[in-house]
Amino acid sequence: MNFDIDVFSSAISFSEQDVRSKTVVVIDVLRACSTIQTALENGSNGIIPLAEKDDAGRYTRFLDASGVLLCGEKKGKKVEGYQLGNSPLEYDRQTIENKTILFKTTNGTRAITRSSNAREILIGSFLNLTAVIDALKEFGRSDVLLICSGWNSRLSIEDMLCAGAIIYRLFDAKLPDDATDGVKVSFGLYEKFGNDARGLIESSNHAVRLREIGFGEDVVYCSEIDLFSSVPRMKDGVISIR
Ligand code: 3SL
Repeated sequence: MNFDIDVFSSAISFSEQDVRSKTVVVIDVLRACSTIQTALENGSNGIIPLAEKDDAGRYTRFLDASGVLLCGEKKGKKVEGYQLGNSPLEYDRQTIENKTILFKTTNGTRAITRSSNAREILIGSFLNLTAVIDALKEFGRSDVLLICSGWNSRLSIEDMLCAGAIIYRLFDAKLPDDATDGVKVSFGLYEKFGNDARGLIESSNHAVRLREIGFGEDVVYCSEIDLFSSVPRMKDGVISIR
């Protein structure tokens, strides 16, 4: 199967037109996509990503309040009044089983909601790396965009590394002839650092920021490769693995 693939490096680096009719994988290793994956694996009914904090009201009116959790971060920390922040380690089964999560983060949910014109939206991280690659192969669809959420409009090296890992394995370790700049950069990054992914993630700017505010354990957890074998998908505004 020949994939026509490209990589975007931040949540605002693409337009609605860029994603139209494409298969999109949104990547946010630290931490939104790793948190979404964990919440769904631990029994959440579904996750509704919010573009803006104020969007929560649109949903709470129609949902049974006892089954809904409002979750997310600002500057990495739980937003005041929210039930959970954006640490995947908070999303244990006891806390989130059978709950619908309204989720707002700075970059990850922004990238997801900005992708809503895509034909398929998959959620990717190192936690489900092989599952994402297998899903793309199964779809057999040629137009794939890997959207790295980044951080505050900037590139995040851990997201680019994850994109590189996907491309490297989809193309059997051979850079495609028609590779775009984004594909070349992420592929090259993985080629050079792929055998020490954890080391690169640990030394990333965002890992440093997270450790400074007490989330070092999250960085270790989010660097795990293939902890899970499902691929969260967004349909009608809700992300689930069912
Ligand atoms: O911006 C985001 O989506 C977050 O994942 C960032 S943080 O890890 O919560 O700081």
